[in-house]
Amino acid sequence: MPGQGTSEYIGIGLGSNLGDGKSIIQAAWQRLGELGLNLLALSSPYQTAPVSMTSAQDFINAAGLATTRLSAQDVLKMLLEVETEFGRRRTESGEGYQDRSLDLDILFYGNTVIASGNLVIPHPQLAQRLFVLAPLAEILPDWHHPLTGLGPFEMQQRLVGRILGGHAPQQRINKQHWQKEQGLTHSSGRPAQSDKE
Ligand code: PH2
Ligand code: MG
Ligand code: MG
Repeated sequence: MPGQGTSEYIGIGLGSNLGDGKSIIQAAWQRLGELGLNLLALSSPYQTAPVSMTSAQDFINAAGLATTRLSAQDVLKMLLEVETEFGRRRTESGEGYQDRSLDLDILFYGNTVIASGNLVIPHPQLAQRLFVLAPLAEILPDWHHPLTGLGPFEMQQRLVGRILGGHAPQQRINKQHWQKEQGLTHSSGRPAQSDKE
């Protein structure tokens, strides 16, 4: 029953590579708040090359932090509903990962470890993905993986080491901004000088 559990910190991975990813992710995050998650932080958006899939479409990825009294299974249900609301259609036929308007993944649920059929927490691929570790490091640098004890920066460092050593595939990632900067009147990017002074 909702509202019965203790409040837990949850990490959510957000991704989109179909449509206007930034708008979709911002709207989806707001929607999760409307549906009852207590939203604490949303990272910057990151433009990332598709990992473990072949696609011409780059992703926008971000990570969010919230608290909730819902169970992990109920959070999962909510995430799947919001994915559908934002146009995600899961096809039966496809093998491997498909392009998607919205992907919402539970990255962690407090310090809970879950390995049931439809739900594995913490997210099993978390340590292999810069597009998860970089935004997570931004919003929750002190988080520690309940099984390995590693934080997001340490996991990131190790993953980059594996990539540079040729033991993991390249992962292009570029930090972006939610909105274009306002109020810049010079092409240099500096604000206009005042006449006075
Ligand atoms: N999600 C996947 C598979 N590959 N690549 C990027 N860059 N971003 C994603 O969110 C992503 C992916 C499966 O969920
Ligand atoms: Mg995913
Ligand atoms: Mg998913």
